[in-house]
Amino acid sequence: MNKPLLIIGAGGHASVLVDILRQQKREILGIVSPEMDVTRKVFQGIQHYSSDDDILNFESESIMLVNGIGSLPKSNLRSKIYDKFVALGFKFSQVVASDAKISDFAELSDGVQVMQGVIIQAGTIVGANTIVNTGAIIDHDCNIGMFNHIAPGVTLSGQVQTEKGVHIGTGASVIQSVSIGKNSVIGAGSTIAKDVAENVVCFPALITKKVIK
Ligand code: JB2
Repeated sequence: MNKPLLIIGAGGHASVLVDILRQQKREILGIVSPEMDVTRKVFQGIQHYSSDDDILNFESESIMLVNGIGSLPKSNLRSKIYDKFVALGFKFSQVVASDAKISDFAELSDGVQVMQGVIIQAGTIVGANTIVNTGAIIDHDCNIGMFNHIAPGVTLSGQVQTEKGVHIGTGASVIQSVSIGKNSVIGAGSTIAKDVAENVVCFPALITKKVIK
């Protein structure tokens, strides 16, 4: 049964999630955020709660939460919110856009968010609270860790593995069978062709201009 939802956060990431959920006719009880920009049309008509403590007025078995806090490198607010409310007995709903193509043989964990245009192939596992953002492609047999952000337009070839807290920036490509260590950041547009250790930031290769005389 689809339980009614409370959305945490009211920024750009939350707006995309709410858009998907409205299209799917899911019941949204409210948006919980210190402030809410009511000029964002997608939020109009939805109840606003301004404190995270307001969530505690709902029974944890009767609702599900949606983590609308996005994810940027060096910010751990999204994972803090997730851990706090899981410890209080709440569950986070998956959000999966209706046009995402997800293999019947892929596995998505609690709270995974899959945006429009994503493809996830057979044998892939996606860890809890991970975002697979707009138009990303995750090919077969990948193992994506918890609390990852696979940003828009990323391509992961088969059998890529990522540990907890990895951020793969917009448009990056990772070849097959590469492993990426905990909390590492792959810069937007990078091409990764070998394993990446923990806590590393990878920038795209710079193409230097050479004037031919
Ligand atoms: O403690 C909090 C809290 N702190 C900030 N509790 C709750 N319930 N909400 C909190 N917020 C709210 O999170 C802010 O008031 C704001 O509404 C929201 C953060 O929105 P922002 O637009 O700053 O970022 P975002 O998290 O929606 O999006 C980031 O991540 C996405 C994946 C952006 O960088 C996007 O570009 C990116 N696509």
